[in-house]
Amino acid sequence: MSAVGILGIEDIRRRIQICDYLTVAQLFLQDNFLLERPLEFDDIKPRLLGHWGTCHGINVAYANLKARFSSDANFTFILGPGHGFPALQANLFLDGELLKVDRRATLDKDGIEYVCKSFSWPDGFPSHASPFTPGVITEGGELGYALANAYGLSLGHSEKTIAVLIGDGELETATAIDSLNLRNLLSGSKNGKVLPILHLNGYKISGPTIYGRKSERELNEMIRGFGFTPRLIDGEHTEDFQNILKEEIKNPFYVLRTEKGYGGPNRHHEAHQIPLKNPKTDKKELEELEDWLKNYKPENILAEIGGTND
Ligand SMILES: Cc1ncc(C[n+]2csc(CCOP(=O)(O)OP(=O)(O)O)c2C)c(N)n1
Ligand SMILES: [Mg+2]
Repeated sequence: MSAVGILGIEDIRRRIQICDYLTVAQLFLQDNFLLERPLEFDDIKPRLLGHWGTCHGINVAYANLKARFSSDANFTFILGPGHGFPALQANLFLDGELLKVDRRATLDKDGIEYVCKSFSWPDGFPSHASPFTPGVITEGGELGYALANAYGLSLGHSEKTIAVLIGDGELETATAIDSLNLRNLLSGSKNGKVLPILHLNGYKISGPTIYGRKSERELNEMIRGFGFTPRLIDGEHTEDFQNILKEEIKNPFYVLRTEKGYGGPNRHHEAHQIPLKNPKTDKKELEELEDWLKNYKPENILAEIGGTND
């Protein structure tokens, strides 16, 4: 299987795992990036700075959208929550997009080492999406503009399809919620198609979101009130996700439900930034991190991405 040229359901699931692995490796590791030996304190970065909680959902959205739309040259993905940058970076690395602008990001062991070590590192990559990130038109460090940017990009480009992932906390910003009204103004035939996806993980940082606490009926009624057709997606049901993306729906508004921090040792309100506080000094936390990373089967990743180096 090539993790890059994906199509089937199992390939999508595996791609999500690989991206989750690369996300966690960026957040925590300064060495031993593919766990080729037991994890040690020295392998852990001295300063852990980044966001895990939203990342699995981003990887789920990215892989599913890629499988559905990768043959469409006029497809664009806009990510609202730019604090989920390690997930975006994992996907850009895996697809060779990062390599196009940075020749150190090779699809092999050296490239994995470079990308993981340089995340949130002096003179390396920042912790959030930034102008250095290939293809970025929304940084996401200041939340709220993703949907407006998507509608802006759609102007006069009827050939474009633009999917935009909006955090449920982000949708509480005045800019984001009012941008839902843009559909009324800009859904004419001269403009491209915007596909909003609400990332409903129930939390903004560690607090509950308004939309996460609404009943499904209330949420659907709100979405219909803005003139969209709501479609709820369970992030862990890849087959359903693919089927729903294939449906011909007028003005779809997807609600992607995921568990914040899914796959990690702490979930929900404890998962926002770094879900293990002291893996560099606490043996139990180091073991938890090692177990977490091993779940993604790192021993297969090099072969799956087609790289070597030894
Ligand atoms: C305009 C703005 N206000 C506040 C913040 C601080 N902030 C960073 S992440 C975050 C939570 C956003 O919630 P959500 O979109 O649900 O992302 P998640 O917590 O699920 O990662 C907030 C409030 C910000 N980045 N931008
Ligand atoms: Mg959220």
